[in-house]
Amino acid sequence: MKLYSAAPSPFVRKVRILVMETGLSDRVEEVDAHITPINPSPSLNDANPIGKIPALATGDGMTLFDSRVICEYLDTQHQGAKMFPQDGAARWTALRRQALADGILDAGVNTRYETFLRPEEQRWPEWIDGQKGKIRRGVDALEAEVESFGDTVDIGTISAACALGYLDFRFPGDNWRDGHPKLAAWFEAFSARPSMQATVPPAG
Ligand code: 99T
Repeated sequence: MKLYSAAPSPFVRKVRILVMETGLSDRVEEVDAHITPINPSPSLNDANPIGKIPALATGDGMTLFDSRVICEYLDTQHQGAKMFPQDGAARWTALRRQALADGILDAGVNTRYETFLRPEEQRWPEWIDGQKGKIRRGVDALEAEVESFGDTVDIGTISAACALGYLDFRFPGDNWRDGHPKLAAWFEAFSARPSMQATVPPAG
């Protein structure tokens, strides 16, 4: 399988962590696709018409996107502990946590593009504030429920860890740990996992 990938992407990181946690590393080859909305890649666009990473060519003629679909597909490709609980409350809890973390990430990536890619004179402070509000409320919600995470390693907690890692990577000055001590402690412990260590986004 071929994963269109770039190390700074937190959505790619979700997939890479799931691959490592489920023992699929030997079956997934990474292809560099460093893109932005203003610097697309024709070969990626052929694979994913939306032009975003991650995308996964499964090797049988199908290309999957986005990270949620790729992760759920890969979870069917191994015999170990499942990262997507099959049913019941555990499933909806994990999917909801993934949606919460992905929402933080969408707002984070929107903010990154607005403050980094968009020409300075065209930036829109109110819009940035709106995105930052989504991030703040999302992190507050994670703090409120983090005690229920326990030792769980599934798509919900992997996504939460990727969201917090992205805030550290792109917005270190925002100090998300302030006012979120339980979440900070959980993140520190979860970050010790080899899959987390191996996927820390590169500086720069
Ligand atoms: O929007 C674009 O054209 C290119 N952006 C992306 O491909 C980003 C890279 S994160 N990927 C997504 O937004 C994927 C979201 C999708 N819902 C999923 O896969 O779950 C780059 C962040 C950074 O460099 O700071």
